[in-house]
Amino acid sequence: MTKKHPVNEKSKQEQLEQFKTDDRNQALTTNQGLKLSEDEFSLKAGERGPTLMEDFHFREKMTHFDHERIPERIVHARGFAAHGEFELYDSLSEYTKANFLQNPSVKTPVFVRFSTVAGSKGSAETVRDARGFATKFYTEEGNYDLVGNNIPVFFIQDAIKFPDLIHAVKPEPHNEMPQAASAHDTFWDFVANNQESAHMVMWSMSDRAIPRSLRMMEGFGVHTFRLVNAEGKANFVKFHWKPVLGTHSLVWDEAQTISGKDPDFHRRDLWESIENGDYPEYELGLQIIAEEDEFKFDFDILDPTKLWPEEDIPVKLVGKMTLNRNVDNVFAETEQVAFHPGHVVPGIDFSNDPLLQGRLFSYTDTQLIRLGGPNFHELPINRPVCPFHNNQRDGYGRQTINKGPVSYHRNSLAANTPSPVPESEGGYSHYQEKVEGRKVRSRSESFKDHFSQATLFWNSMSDPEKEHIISAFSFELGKVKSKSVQQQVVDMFANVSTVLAKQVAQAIGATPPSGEDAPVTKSSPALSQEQTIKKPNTRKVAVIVANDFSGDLPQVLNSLKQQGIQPEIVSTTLQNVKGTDGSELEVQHTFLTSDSVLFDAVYVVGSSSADEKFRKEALTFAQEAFEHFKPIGATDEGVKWLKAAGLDSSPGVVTGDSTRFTDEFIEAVSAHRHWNRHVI
Ligand code: HDE
Repeated sequence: MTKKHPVNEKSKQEQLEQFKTDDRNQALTTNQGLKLSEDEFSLKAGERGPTLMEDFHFREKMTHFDHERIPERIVHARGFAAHGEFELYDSLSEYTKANFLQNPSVKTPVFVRFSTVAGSKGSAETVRDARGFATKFYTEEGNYDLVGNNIPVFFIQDAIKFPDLIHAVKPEPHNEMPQAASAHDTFWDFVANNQESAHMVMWSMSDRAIPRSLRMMEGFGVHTFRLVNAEGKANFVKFHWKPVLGTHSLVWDEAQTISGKDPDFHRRDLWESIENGDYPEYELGLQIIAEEDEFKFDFDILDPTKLWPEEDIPVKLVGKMTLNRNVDNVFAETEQVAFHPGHVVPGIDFSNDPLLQGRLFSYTDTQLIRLGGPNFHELPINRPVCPFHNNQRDGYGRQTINKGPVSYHRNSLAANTPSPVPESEGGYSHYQEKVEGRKVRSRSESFKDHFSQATLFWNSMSDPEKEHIISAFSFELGKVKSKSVQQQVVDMFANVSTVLAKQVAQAIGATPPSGEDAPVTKSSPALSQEQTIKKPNTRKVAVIVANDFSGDLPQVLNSLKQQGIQPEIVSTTLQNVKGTDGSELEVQHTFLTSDSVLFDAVYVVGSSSADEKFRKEALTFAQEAFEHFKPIGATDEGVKWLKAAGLDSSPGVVTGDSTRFTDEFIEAVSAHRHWNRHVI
């Protein structure tokens, strides 16, 4: 008898509810339910005597505490997550039979964990690094995990090199420095001696590696996967997430300052946006290549160091993901979630990308040590929303109470159940790709071009983006002690651009390459952030205000809010500030608790009664924002202050009366940064 899996009616949220507990207003008990009369003093032989072995309450409490930590992820340890839902625009039945990609009226619950790669669990969030972008879709056919990054290519072509790459980028083992940074000898030694890394290194040295917000970065599945439809027809696919707010970055100096001022910058931004109802949104995009076109390109589509230029293979937007609920408990959800590229559903299949093939082993293996055994799928956050049944049994932390004597297949005592489901009834069946070949340890010839797409990336950058890349290389290599490694890297990147290599060589005292770059034959505008979506929504503006501000201010602030901008008042103390017309504004930050780097823009209002100290503090904010190319606004006394400091009449600096000011300032904020400003 064949049984179809019944779909569980419970939503993921309802499913999680049954595991939640609210300890408020409850009696304090041991884990065995024994009510406790005291919780501050251990059991002693006499008030000043030794603690007794008999104190089961002390031992239970302390033992649990001693075991509170689990090993952090070997990579992507620093992460933050949120719940949400995915909605499809139109049925994708032409390409895939995946149930959650058929019906636009179905909302699929998702859980997304963002992360940095190299740093430890407590490291700062605005470091230069790739960002993980892992999505778990709780579909009615089981969990589907799209475990991607915010960079579309990877450093290496074969999974067997992953331990080497990670050993090289992690803190050096003899002194465990530097934390969460690639600016050190072993990373760059790896790069120079593994030249397949060239393309991803270009991305890592670009603004992509210092995103302004997790809400403002793209996501990529990186590998080539397969979509398979109900007729069994397959197409190759690459997955993209496109942020609705556009792709925006910090500048390096700012990113480093934020690391100290607010190491939680990205999680705070995500958390607050969701709490405020400004739900982060990303559109799902697909690039599709027909199986018969596999060899039509000047790169191998199985090579994970190559992207598919969007101008050649357009990204079709097929649905939208909205993150609308923060977690209740970071450990239970964010820390215990277990992603795996091998968690697929019927209609989604793999390619032979050797990096992907290796990942299909690694993720379950790592959960066994990290989550302490083979039952991590039973943790509330990892449970599918559909039922699951098989003959697996026992193991650490088993929660399921399987009934009956039968735990084997094939059997007659339980009518041969649980039983496999035929493909026609939803059973997963692997795509029957024809495979032939000799057993070899080697790299395909078609994987050997390491520089064409690295050059394509460079050629597609705007001038400010190129400057940032040159500075990033100069910073990173400037921290490398080995002259030999520095020189090897300069020589390697001369294969990408001699302009780049010469400037970096100049900055770090290496020998510059000779020769000139070949004329540019191809660029891909989609790779530059210059053309991205520019909106004022959710941009944070520091509004610097003192007592006796002019009466127009509340109206200006309302106009900004109507455009989705978030003005926050900064002043000397947290006392309300009062306007000349008697109006009052609540102060959110002081000069002591905040800094311009924590905002997208600065608006200096001041007032005529503000003292010299206030004026100086306001100008420090404005000056720093100016150097980070941020929009600056000024009205009232603020205009005089900016003029006196020479900060006016530069691109992105808006000063004036309130009617004209509001529109111009909103426009300046939407632009994100003003690169054509002369900063010394
Ligand atoms: Fe991962 N990766 N990875 N990776 N990866 C892990 O799994 C691994 C790679 C990615 O928020 C680990 O559960 C190998 C590419 C993300 O929980 C581990 C290789 C991409 C996350 C692992 C890669 C990723 C991980 C560590 C080379 C982008 C965080 C903890 C073959 C497409 C998921 C864990 C989360 C995590 C192995 C390369 C993305 C050790 C062997 C390429 C987003 O299993």
